[in-house]
Amino acid sequence: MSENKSNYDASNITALEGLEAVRKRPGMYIGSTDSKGLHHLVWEVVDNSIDEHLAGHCDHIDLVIHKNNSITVRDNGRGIPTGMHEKLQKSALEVVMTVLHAGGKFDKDTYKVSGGLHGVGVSCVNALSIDLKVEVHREGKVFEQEYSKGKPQYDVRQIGETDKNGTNVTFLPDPEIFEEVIYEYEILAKRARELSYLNKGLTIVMVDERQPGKKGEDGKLETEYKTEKFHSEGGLKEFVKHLDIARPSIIAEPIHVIGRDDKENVEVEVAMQYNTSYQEHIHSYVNNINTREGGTHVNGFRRAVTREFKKYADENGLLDKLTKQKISITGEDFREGLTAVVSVKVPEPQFKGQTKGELGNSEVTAIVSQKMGEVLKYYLEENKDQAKRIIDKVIIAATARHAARKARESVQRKNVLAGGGLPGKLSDCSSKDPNISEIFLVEGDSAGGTAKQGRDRHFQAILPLRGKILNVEKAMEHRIYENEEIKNMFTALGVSIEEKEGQRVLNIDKLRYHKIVIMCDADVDGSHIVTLILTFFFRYMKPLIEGGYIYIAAPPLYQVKKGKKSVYCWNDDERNDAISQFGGQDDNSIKTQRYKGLGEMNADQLWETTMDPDTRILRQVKIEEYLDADSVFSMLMGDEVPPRRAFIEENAQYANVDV
Ligand code: 0RA
Repeated sequence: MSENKSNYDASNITALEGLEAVRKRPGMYIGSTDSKGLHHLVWEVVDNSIDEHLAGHCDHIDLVIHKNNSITVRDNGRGIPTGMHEKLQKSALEVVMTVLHAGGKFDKDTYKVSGGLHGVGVSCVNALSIDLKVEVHREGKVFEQEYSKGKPQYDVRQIGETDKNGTNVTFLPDPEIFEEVIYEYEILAKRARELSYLNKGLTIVMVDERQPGKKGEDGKLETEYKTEKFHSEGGLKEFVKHLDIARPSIIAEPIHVIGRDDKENVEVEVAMQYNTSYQEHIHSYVNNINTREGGTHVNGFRRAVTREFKKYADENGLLDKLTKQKISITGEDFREGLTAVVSVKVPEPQFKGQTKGELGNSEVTAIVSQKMGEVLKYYLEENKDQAKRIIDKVIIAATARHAARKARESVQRKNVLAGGGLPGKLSDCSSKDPNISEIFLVEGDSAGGTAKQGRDRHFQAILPLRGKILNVEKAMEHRIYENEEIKNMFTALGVSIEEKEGQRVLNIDKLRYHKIVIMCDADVDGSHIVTLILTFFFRYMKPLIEGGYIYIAAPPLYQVKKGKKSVYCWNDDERNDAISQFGGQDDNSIKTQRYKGLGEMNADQLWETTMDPDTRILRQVKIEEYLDADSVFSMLMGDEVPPRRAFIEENAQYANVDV
């Protein structure tokens, strides 16, 4: 390798200029330099290993988080080529590691994750690492090269012999680039789990050297460090079961479709099952990349589901009841309670849509629809009892949708007839400007009364809600529109549900307040009510969350008093600090005042601590991860108890514990 001693030729200069550009504007290449961008680095490397798996050369990936937050990705793929790159006159390995977009596999016949949605290549990871070392096992030899901020520290060198193949990349993200270099185990584990479902047969082993391993029954560590193995033989079938862990299924086993179209070289895999919930959950992937906005593969899937179930139901006279009641059936009815994962492998995927999260390749619709059709037809004929259960559920969905529309129209019509009358319980503000107007949704009439006295009536409205509001996760839709508290929220907020092309959409054009503040007691019951209200917003008024209009108020837990001085405290640390500042004890004769409920504060106190824009704390509600939010709501509000208990136990440390 001494013949390519670093003579500073043209190719070197372009390579360095390329990597310099990445360091100057990292956000352009990896999205951001916060925790998201930091974790993205890992996927840039892992995606290459997955590509090796898709090409049939790799079945094992190790992913190690070291003590100093450096990362090792080790695979048993072909290994990055190490021969001389003719044009650039240096090792292909150095080219892949230092030239932007050079990571490319040169054949078009394989599916690629890298070069897909993010795919900026392993050279970007190199540019953004203070240290990176690559080791390649290939053709009987072991090669290595090290870099700092993307610059090779020596030419590629052979360091030994081997009977294995594969690539081993260890990198330490540059602390000058990233806000914080701390890897979160759960973020990495979640994607590793997803990848193992999407690529059945592939094993991903995660090791976190910052955490000790699990203790066995003999009290000894089973592994030195925290270790988890992700492997799925059942693939998407297991994925769907995992997604529905908190939702009871109505069929015995998921329906599993695996097929390929040789002409277009497209692979299709789908697993689906129906559960007792009312929501549709379709997750879709192209070359292992999540397509949040769906696309042609999802369209093909939906088309086949509607067509095949409808045909089967028609042919067997199962829809006669509906026809008699003049209720027509829509595609949506076939998807109530449906959980599905649709995964396709496409050689040259085209991504479109706002966030490039939608598959555009038009040939894929017909391919998915046809493969699905064949399997569904067969399934329905062979599993008449399961088919009946599904069709019964569809009939209930259609009937409920019909009833819901009537209930909704009646509520909305009544409002119009009543001159758009506002709910009697609402104490409205005097301002009519939504930009400055706020509404407090308050737990209980008595706290509502205090809030009404304490508020600034110019811009703050109060709507008291009676006790626990309806759990919308369990109720049929039409019951929701009949519920007094929910009707009040619709009319007070000035929003309505409309139907556009058979889809229900929330019209927020006439939203009357741009801050909607949920104000409940700071105890277990209060948190439960917050969760109920949030579930309602998530399922029926999601645009309000997405628009950033929903907030949660934070009333204090304690008041500590000494003489004429008093302070409010929001947690135990603050309380202990306050007590020691007051000389070791507070002299209040009832001891530290622990607010048991909003109602225990007087109007002035409530204003001062919780409602005054100058001093209050409001937490804005955001949907960080749609998938997570969705399963969390199903888990917290649904029927299955064991996963809820597990979730609460896992997260109890984050919750306010009532004392
Ligand atoms: C370029 C070409 C080939 C494979 C790779 C790069 C490759 C990159 C990485 C990164 C991590 N693991 C990797 N494994 C492979 C094709 C190799 C061939 O044609 O033999």
